[in-house]
Amino acid sequence: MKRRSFIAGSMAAIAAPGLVGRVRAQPVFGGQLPIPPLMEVGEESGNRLDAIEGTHAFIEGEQAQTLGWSQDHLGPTLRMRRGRTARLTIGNRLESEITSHWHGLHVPGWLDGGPQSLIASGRNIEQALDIDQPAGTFWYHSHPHGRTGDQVYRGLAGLLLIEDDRADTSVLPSAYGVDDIPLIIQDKAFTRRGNLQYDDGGMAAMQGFRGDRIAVNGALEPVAHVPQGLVRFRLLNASNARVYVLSFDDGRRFHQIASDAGLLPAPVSRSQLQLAPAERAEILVDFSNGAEARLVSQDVPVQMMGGMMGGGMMGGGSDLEVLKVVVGGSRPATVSELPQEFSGAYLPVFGEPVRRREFRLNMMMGMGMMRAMFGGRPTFGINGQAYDMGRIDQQLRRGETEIWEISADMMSHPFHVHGTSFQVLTQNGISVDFAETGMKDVVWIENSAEILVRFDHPATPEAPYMYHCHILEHEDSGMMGQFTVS
Ligand SMILES: [Cu+2]
Repeated sequence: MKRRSFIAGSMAAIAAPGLVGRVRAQPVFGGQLPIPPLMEVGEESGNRLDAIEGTHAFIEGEQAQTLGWSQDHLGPTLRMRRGRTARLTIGNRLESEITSHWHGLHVPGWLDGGPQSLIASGRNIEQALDIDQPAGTFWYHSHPHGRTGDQVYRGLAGLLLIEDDRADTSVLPSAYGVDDIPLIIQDKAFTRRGNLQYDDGGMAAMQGFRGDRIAVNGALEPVAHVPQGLVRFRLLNASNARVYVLSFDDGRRFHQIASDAGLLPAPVSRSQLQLAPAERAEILVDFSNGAEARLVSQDVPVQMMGGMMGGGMMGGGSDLEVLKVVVGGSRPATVSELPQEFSGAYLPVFGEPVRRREFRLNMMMGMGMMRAMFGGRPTFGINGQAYDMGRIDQQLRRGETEIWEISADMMSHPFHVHGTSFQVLTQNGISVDFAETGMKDVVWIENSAEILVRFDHPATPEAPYMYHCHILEHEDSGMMGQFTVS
């Protein structure tokens, strides 16, 4: 038997249905969708975020031990404006170290909050982020090496919105929490007593940890009340490993208006939308007929490489309930007509590429796979090397455009690059239409992809930028590299 098929067979044997990601057949829609409080972050001082421990009742009458930013679970939505400096203090009231990573923001390495920028227990750091990039939906989360999965899963994550005069917000729903609604989607698993369950060894490390319940803004399968008209949802997949393919149960179409890094050139009509971990999308949904709808997701199985797993899939089941949307908000909708195009769209502007780099996301790393089969933590890597905080993997020049070719081992991986936004050129050898994808900072690697990338800010060896798989258990097990920009 060849080594590859032996390992694939062994993975299949320990991936029997029921171990990971099994979905309840009949979830009951819970309470009202919570809306994270909005924090305007500008040049004035006084804004702060503290990582704290809390308790949170996902399940009525049961308390889960959670983490949050200045609240029991998750954090406030930070709103920043292009052309301004965003000042805030980050405090760590936990016993373990954290970082504050600004996912998608174009800031220098020393402000990026990567694994080198640890905030020790009891300490504060001051941040001044010069915001200069188009409007969009971003997020922030802790990023210490080896513990990102655990901390994000328990709640050290929040949304970050950038506003920009050039983005034509007047034609888009923009009343926060009314017709412009944030949806932080995470899957959770619970113990019998309602506490959060988490595992980053063995099978969970290989497939990525997946829960069987869907939390939106920290509430399980909640209900959102929306005005009768066009409603904008800002979707963030803040799950550790789960991929969603979202659609409405009544089959209604909707328009995607933004992806990871900002507005698309024009709305794209869709009936479903795939969101891999860390990806964002903004959609406009028409509720003018007053009918309620359920946002559901396919229970996307872990996608193994074609042929290796027979059907190429494992796991999977019936649809997951995400959110029920009921028409009848307390305020009227502000927008009734779909815009035809966006003046504030984030268009790609790149020079001629001067270099090509290749990145192979590896799961086959010596004895690592064997360790995982016995419940331990595997070792993953990129280009044959597991992440090492003391090693700089790539050195880039500021302002130079490059083509990065990323390919995947064994299963599909969401590849994230810090410090910039990029254009996806090809996926699996097929060219990608920019109008459909827009500017990105996460790209889904089934087999391979090519991206066009450039960095306009510096990153030194003391605080380099990261590239990594955003399946957090893969990242924590070494599927990450780091680079400088000078
Ligand atoms: Cu991965």
